[in-house]
Amino acid sequence: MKRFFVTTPIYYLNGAPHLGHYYSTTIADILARYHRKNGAGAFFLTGTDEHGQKVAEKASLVGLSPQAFTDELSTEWKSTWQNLDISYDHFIRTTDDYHTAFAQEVIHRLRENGAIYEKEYDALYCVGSESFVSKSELREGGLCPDHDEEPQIVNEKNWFFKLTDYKDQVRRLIETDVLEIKPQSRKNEVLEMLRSPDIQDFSVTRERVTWGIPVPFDENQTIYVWIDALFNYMSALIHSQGIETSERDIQDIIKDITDIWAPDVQILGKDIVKFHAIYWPAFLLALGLNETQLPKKLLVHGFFVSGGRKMSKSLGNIVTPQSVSAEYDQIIGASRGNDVLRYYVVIEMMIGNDGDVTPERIQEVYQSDLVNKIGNTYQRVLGMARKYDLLTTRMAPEKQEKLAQAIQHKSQAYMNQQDLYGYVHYCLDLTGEIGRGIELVKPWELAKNGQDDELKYHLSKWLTALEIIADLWEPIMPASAIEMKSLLAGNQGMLFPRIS
Ligand code: ME8
Repeated sequence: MKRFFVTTPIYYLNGAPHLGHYYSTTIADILARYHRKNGAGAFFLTGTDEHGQKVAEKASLVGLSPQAFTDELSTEWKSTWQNLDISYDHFIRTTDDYHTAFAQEVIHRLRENGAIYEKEYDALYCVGSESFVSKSELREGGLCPDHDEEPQIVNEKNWFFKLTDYKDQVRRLIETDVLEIKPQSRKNEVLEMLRSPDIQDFSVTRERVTWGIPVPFDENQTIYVWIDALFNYMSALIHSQGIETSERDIQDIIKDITDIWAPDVQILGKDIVKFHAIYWPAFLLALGLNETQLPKKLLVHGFFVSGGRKMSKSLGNIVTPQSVSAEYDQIIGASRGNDVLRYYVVIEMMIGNDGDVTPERIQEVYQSDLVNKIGNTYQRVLGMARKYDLLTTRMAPEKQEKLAQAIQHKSQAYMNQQDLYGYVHYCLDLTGEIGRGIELVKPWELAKNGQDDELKYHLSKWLTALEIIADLWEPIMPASAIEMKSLLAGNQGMLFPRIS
């Protein structure tokens, strides 16, 4: 059985992780945890994108060599994810030797296959997004659309990728959902791009960028950071599985990783759709992969904005996940503060939309959902179960099984669509039903009237349901799901304390 292969973008090392990176990484983490628990296992890949002009410029600003700078920052990123309990299976650095060798093999193969050629040209280049931009894409004042930067004019002799040879095939793959792009608005945007005259052959090497992977057959050039970066998804998997690569071509190597390759879902923000939806499949086709060996789905999310502008390292308007998580650790204790943030990023915006983040908004969501809806229901049912000495009672095993299956069937439908927002709402609805049931049944009256069998029947049903719901929460709020189960097992504790 194939493992579920999920990836995040690999992030540029020009600052510490912020809530935007946390969002992509947490979506991937939730999907990986879900598939590990409910499917044939998962392979979750993340890492850091370390080459290119942007990183080199940032390193020189702080007076470090690019290597020293990236060594330091990648350690920080890795430990941030570890502290936030991100369950990646492999963390790639594009400066890792295996990756460098693989990227060189890729460009060598592209040349062998006649997919690249030499050309001299003039173009506008935005260092902030490490990409060429056309005049029509610029904001007023001639600035790059996502950054407050004026693009540079580049005049170089480079190797060009024949994108025009592949763009019709890529368009057909997207139209027919062989390569699915979600949400639909992003798919439409990509199809629009593929019809635009801006989609032309483009340079995949750079002459003046020295902080990059050398082109093996042209000593004046380094590999364009985006070709280097996109192939992390393949090099990391091959390396992590200990596959022998020497003297083998890529199509042959792929055969050894079919239990994981190809990516099932690639998470990315809307800023990098063109690279993933157009360049990436085109490169893979140019290497000789067939259509069944391409990534299956791109899940494109919106931006967290702060003060109306995209949160970004370059703009400096960032909220860090560590600070929010630490703040809620203080309130909840037992290192569960991160669960609040995990919950928040899922519920705050449907994947694809943008969301404005403020500490007040996080607190509002905490109080209204985690404290009032979820915590309160667990606490009420457990309180009554304790009071009436029914804490260990549950539905009969076959009834439990039936209920669990019905719930899992529905929740799975959301997860198979990566609809985390729908999934969380479904969990909330189930919890809400228990709350409404309590109001309707009035267990305290049953107790007062001595209707013991009926009381036991209802409490066993609610306790069983809360146990099943705790399982559903596991991918979203792993530490709190453990706490829920611990409370149901009779231990004392408080799920989500109210903020005074
Ligand atoms: O683009 N809101 O790296 P990057 C939501 N190295 N998500 C955000 C965000 C925000 N405000 N800011 C960043 C690169 N992201 C390349 C990727 S992949 C082969 C190479 C997330 O550090 C979002 O996923 O600029 C976005 O696409 C990604 O970080 C860009 O990270």
